[in-house]
Amino acid sequence: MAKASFFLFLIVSIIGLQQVISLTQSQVNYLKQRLNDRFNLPVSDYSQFSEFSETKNEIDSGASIQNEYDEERTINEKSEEHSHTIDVDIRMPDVKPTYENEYFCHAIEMPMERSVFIVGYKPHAEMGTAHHMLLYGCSEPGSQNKSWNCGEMATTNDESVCGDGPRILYAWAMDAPSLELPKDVGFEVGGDTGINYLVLQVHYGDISEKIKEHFTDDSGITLQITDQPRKLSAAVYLLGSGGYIPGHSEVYMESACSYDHSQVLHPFAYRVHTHKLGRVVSGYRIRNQQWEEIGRRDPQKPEMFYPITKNMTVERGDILAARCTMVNDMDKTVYTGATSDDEMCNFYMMYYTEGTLPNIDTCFRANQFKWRHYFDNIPADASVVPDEK
Ligand SMILES: [Cu+2]
Repeated sequence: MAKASFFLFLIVSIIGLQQVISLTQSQVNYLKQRLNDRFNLPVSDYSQFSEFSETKNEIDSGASIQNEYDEERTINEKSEEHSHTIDVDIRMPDVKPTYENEYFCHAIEMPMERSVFIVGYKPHAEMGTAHHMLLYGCSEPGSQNKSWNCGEMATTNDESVCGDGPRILYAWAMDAPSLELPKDVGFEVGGDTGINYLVLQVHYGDISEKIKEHFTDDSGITLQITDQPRKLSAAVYLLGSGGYIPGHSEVYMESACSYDHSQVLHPFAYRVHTHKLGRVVSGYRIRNQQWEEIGRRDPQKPEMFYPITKNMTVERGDILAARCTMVNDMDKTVYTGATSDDEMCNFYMMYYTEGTLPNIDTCFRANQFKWRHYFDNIPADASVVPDEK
């Protein structure tokens, strides 16, 4: 372990030195290669470490780089107190979208021998192509290919995002501001977290103009990663409902679960998701039968993570609850499922806590579950579309 961190810090420092002392291109390539080895990342031109962002080295420009040993020793001695955040790109490998609403996925492997922490996300999307991007954590990717079709709203021969249940980590949507993580917050991935891969999913909008230009796309996200545990651990909790919406009806799809762990959760962002029939999705914390709104949104608007501006906590004994208000004007009944003709009802709560995360993931309820069977004081505006900010 100590050896591993020594090595990481060393390499980080060496690369950071590029501006200070001039390494030859082959030396730089060699170090990047070793960094990739260190993180078990595929070595390629589409998923690689870029320059280091926060490394502020103050090493004398006269540092010895006569040989590798001197280099390691010199740099390690001086770099320990410096920041060790590195930038890792996960970007589409120049994919060619060919129809509107096509979804592509691309995976990168996370280090297995120990976990690392994502402390920031910087989206890169060319305007007019990527409609939205989602980053998932998976134990296995949905495909071994460099990129694959992974839409839920597109064709039927798409593959899944993950080999098993995907865990959403980040979302970006065109026309929506990108989410800033609170200070000292990190998402732990790799090691024994169960997140062995990160999968980037890009939803392409109308690309008809672009096709004429023989365009390819490398939209993606720069992840700021450190191997230093953060004071606060972040994760996403998903509330969802399964069921159906009969023709010509308005249905409340509802869920609720009690929170029974000692960690105090601090929700700081939320996201909603339905398909075409969703009108409003709202999420709540219920404490002593009092309902506190976590977030409420029109799911037809960009499906980003939006900040929760008020200070609120979730503590042992609280209940988390969500409702999707669905309106079906068609003749046929619509069931929940994975395609665009099916429906979904999801409320995602992004939170942080001090120390280890509670072992919670999802609250999922079936059609028969209704709030009114269990709770009083249901907020009158739970199905009211909020004013857009
Ligand atoms: Cu969906």
